[in-house]
Amino acid sequence: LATLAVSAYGQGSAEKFPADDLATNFKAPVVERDYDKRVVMIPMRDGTKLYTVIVVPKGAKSAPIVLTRTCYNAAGRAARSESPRMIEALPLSDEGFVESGYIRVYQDVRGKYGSEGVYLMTPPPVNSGFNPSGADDTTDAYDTIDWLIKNVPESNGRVGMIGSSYEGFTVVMALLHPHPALKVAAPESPMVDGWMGDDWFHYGAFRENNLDYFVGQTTMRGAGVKVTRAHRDDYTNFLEAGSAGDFARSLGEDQLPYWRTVEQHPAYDGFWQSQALDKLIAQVPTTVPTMWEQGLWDQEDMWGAIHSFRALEPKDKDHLNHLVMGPWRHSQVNREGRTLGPMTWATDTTAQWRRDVLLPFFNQYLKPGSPKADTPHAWIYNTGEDHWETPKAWPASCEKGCPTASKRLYLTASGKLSFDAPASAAPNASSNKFDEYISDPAKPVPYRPRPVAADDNAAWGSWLVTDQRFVEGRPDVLTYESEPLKEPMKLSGEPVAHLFASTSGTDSDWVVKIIDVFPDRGTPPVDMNGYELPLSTDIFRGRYRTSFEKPAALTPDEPLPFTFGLPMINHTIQPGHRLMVQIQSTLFPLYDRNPQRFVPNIFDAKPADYQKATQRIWHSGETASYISLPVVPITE
Ligand code: PG9
Repeated sequence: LATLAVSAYGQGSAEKFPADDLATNFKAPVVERDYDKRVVMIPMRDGTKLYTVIVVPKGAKSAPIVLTRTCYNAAGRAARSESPRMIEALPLSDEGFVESGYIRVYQDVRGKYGSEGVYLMTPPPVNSGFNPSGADDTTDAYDTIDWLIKNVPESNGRVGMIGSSYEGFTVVMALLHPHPALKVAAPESPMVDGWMGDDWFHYGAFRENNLDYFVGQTTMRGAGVKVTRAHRDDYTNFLEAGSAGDFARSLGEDQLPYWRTVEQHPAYDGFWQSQALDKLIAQVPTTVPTMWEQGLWDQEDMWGAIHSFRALEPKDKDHLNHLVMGPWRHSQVNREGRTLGPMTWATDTTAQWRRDVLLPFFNQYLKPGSPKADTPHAWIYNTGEDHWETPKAWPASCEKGCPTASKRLYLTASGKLSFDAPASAAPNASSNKFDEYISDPAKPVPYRPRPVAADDNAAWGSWLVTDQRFVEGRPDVLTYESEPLKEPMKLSGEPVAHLFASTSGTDSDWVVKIIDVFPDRGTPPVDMNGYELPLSTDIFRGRYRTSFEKPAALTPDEPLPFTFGLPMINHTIQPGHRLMVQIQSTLFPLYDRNPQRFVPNIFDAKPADYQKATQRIWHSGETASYISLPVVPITE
């Protein structure tokens, strides 16, 4: 058989068949790039040099610059791929800028990655008294822009800034004293007030996911180390550790200066107040046209954009203040925007915004001769009807000063909701006066279905739209529900929680969720049958009831008012759906547990401080709990 095979296919020859199939010295053919990438160290006023990547389209002349200042590695941000085509080499969100001939610049903030200098986390302004470095992201943005317009010969001397989250923070800092060449800005879900409602805390309740962020950001100049966990489920990891402080220590964070700072400033003291950018920006006359962007379900920075926009509104004589709120999770605006959790939108909403609104807005101010953009003052997605809306004023409804005053929605006896104020209950009729539950810190309510794996980005990104049936029926979650709606109900603006609540302890957290309950009727979309879609969720740490700066113990068992704004909604609840409100005292392990016994600093609570408490939500007469609901008339 062997002889046959040789004769059928011929004898091999040494010349035709190489001894080794690996090339000896391969040189890839050079494909010419359609851009020029320059890496420069730009000197700041104190001599510190910042690592800057400047990407210039080949043949550019009189081109505008778009600048992003980042703590996330400028070299990596400017290199989505090694493609010779600029449009593929830069991030997806730069597509429109590249097509329109922009110069794109990414720069490392001082102290991170390629930049010199010391790193301070979201550094407070230099004049705050809390930033000893002598520089901040206001002066650094100013010096960078000054250098760019003088040293990039292809530039037309006009600069725009854009960036999300930390990068959005650097945009807002630049706006505190903008360089005259800064002509337009888009802070996207910027970190503005880390204590009130952006990354670090919400109304004083600490967000434990930041313990990973501190490790990632502050263990070294480059990408931080990863510390491994005992269990995959953070619910178990954090519960076993005890307080957030104990967990931090278990990760070695007592070596991290920024964590030590946070641990020493649990209340809204001068440290936090001095860097609340929504307050600071309102003190500066607006000269730069600015589009604030925020997702309606932003799980990281839910406070910054909307509060800055609102703070600037009364002063915006020249109509430079704009807002977009899309059906997005955190920073989704720079990615694809067709879906969020189980919801699929009519189109790629983020691409649509970048193409139809953002780019014409930037072009108007950065490319002389461009048509005036028809930029909406507010562009807000109606998440119940799957389309954009352009309300004349935003919020369209709130308690005071909005076109429509919000309506009181009372939490009433037997788990009902009513727009009518409940009558006073008979003196002995305790069952009509309140609902109660036991909040047990040993069994906190999970904020999303377990396992809460730290690397499960999809679950993290969509937790704010999680179907709340996973906690309904727990004995420590109160549920109030309407009858199925006969007419559509449009919510458009800011809800405010007015709880009259008591605890048998001396401290307590209160969580409020406003929910659209889909009918459970077996017709498509099947994923949404019976779905309890949270429209607005937040937490309030009870010790800050009377002062954010000076926490105080609560008087046990006394119904006390707790009032706090909830995230914005723009959503038409459809006929057949129900409106629901849920109340609970934990959202774990995202928020650290309140021991429910007043201690000076919850970060240092000891195991014995954690105690069960009887929680009551009061609902009659003078102590009737309600939500100010931003109900607006249906106009079409
Ligand atoms: N939300 C992130 C962050 C911003 C600012 C400080 C800390 C974290 C981010 O996405 O950049």
